[in-house]
Order: sequence, then C-alpha cells, then structure tokens
Amino acid sequence: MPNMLTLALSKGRIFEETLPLLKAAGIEPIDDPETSRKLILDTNQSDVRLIIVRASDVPSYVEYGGADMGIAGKDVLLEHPDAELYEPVDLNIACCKLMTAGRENDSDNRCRLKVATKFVESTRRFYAEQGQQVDIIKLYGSMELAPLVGLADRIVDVVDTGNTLRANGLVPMEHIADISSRLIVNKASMKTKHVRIQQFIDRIREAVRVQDNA
Ligand code: PRT
Ligand code: MG
Repeated sequence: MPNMLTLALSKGRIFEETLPLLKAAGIEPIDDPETSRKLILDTNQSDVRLIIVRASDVPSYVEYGGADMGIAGKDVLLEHPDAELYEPVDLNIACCKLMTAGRENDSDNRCRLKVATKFVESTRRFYAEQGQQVDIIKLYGSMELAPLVGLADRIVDVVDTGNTLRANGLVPMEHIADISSRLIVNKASMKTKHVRIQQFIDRIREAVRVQDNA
C-alpha cells in the first residue's frame, strides 16, 4: 500500500509505554508483540503498521526509510549525532538517567580510567568535556559486570531505580543526561506524507499533554 505509515519501535518498556499514547491517537495494534512472533504488526487503521526492531536499530530504520517514524530513547539517539532525522516530540516515557558508575569504595586516582559502555559516543563526549583521558571499552550489555572483574574502572549506563547497580556493589557517580523516549521522523517521509505525519504528530503531542497532566 503506497500510502502506508510505518512506525518502528522496540518491544518491552518502550512498546508498553507507547501503547496508551497510540491508543489516545486512535491507533491500536492487532497483535501483541510479547506473544506474537510477527515483526510487522497491523493496527486497527489499515494504513498504519508497527514494526518491531531492536531499540538501538530504530534510528537506522527511520533514517534510511525502512520506517516513516520511530520511537527511540534519547540515549540511543545520542549515539547517532549525525543522523538525518526530525525529532518533533518528547514523549516523556521510559525515563531514566545516563550516568557513570563505579565500585562503592573506589579511590581511583588513576590518570587514565578504563570505562566500559555501550554508549561510546556519549561517554567520549562526556569525558572530553571534563578534560579527562579515558580508554573506552565497547560492550553490548551487562556493563555492571565490568568493574567487578577488573575489566574497567567505570561504566556508563542508563539508570532508573539504581537497583541493578546496587545489587552489583556499584554506585551511581556522575549524571550525564536525562533520558526519555522521542518520536523521530524520516526527512523524506515528512515531505511526501506531510499531512498524515503532521496529523499523527499533533495527536501524539496532545496525548502526551494529557498523560503529563494526569
Ligand atoms: O534489550 P536491547 O539490547 O535490545 O536494548 P535495550 O536494553 O536498550 O532496550 P530496552 O527495551 O531495555 O530499553 C529501551 C529504552 O528504555 C532505553 O534505550 C532507555 O531509553 C529506556 N530505559 C528506561 C531504560 C531503563 N529505563 C532502564 N532501567 N533502559 C534500560 N534500563 C536498564 C538499566 O540499564 C538496568 O540495567 O534496566 C535495568 C534496570 O534499571 P534499574 O536502575 O531500575 O535497576
Ligand atoms: Mg534490554
């Protein structure tokens, strides 16, 4: 269908917190991604579909036109500083903080810290702004493990309750950024499907306004 609108999002917390906003905008998926194996979900609107991708893949799908729009955490977007995307709405969902963390009783005076993270770009920028030399070790998950086995002195990760850090004897240290999820839009789609995308943006903005006042 040439006039299809495709929205890319990840399952888990982003999907769950996006559902009420979509519903308020009149869009309801027909399948549940947690129980269905489908990666393309039809909705009650025959010209709107959802695609389920890895959280860190959402910007690529949207930038290169695999989806017209997407929903991605600001932590993920900060890793793509040169992406050609519009970011018209802060959805104020899946909120957390990007932080440095380390071992509780760490009296680290090393001149060159080793920092393990999947957020390489934000980490590089943060320590450069501090004027601190660091060696960054790229990991894809379970960053909390790195300081416990001597792989790194610090990690940079998103933190919500802090329970995961605490459970591993780590403490949050420096605050790097407040994180929430954003609606992102492909630049070409914004031109070719302008009326429908603008209407979607307006409805989502209104849904966020109602959500934030609840
Ligand atoms: O799972 P996958 O590798 O595909 O990607 P992902 O882990 O990035 O995806 P997902 O669905 O877990 O997270 C999607 C987005 O949710 C992230 O990009 C963030 O913008 C946002 N978000 C909000 C979070 C959290 N809160 C959060 N707490 N993402 C991850 N966490 C992790 C945190 O790092 C810790 O390991 O959840 C764990 C529990 O957090 P605490 O602090 O409450 O213990
Ligand atoms: Mg995850």
